[in-house]
Amino acid sequence: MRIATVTRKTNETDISVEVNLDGTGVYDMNTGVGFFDHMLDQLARHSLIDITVRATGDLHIDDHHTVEDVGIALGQALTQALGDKKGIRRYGECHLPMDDAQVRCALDLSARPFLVWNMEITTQKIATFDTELVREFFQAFATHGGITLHIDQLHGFNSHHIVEAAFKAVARALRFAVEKDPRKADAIPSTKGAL
Ligand SMILES: [Mn+2]
Repeated sequence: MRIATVTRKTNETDISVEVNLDGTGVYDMNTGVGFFDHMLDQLARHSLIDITVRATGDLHIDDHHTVEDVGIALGQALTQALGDKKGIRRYGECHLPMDDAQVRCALDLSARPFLVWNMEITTQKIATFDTELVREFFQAFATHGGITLHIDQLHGFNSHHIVEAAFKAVARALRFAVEKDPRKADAIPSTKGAL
């Protein structure tokens, strides 16, 4: 079973994450940050990875620690659940339109964390959510998930659409990358013999 549970407790946040890579996109998010929950719902729904997130963070300061630490825990859970990566497709990509916005994601489950971030989110806030935290989330997720993660905004003007398109693009790309390729049997998808 490609599943993982991660718990992470610091003075700033207390987080538990469960993932099932071979799920159907069932989600159950409770981070205390409404817009972020809405985005994590998209990540699960469109990757078909079952994801449960429970987070209690220092929201009296701001949402920063909670969003970043959920990214860390989700990345760790992805790494654990992928294991030796036998048989996976490894690469994924998606052009995701959402009304005015279009975002492209290309990713590699390479164990070489790298974030390329070409996004221009048009407002600083979506309701009470700081839009700069979207990058913080993906940076943490890429670092701890061992993902070479490229996210490029092609166009768009509505912040909610731009950010949601980014989450959905990553989700769709991730779905393809984590899936087992039936032609690969259990081969590790690298000529190095390890990822
Ligand atoms: Mn929405």
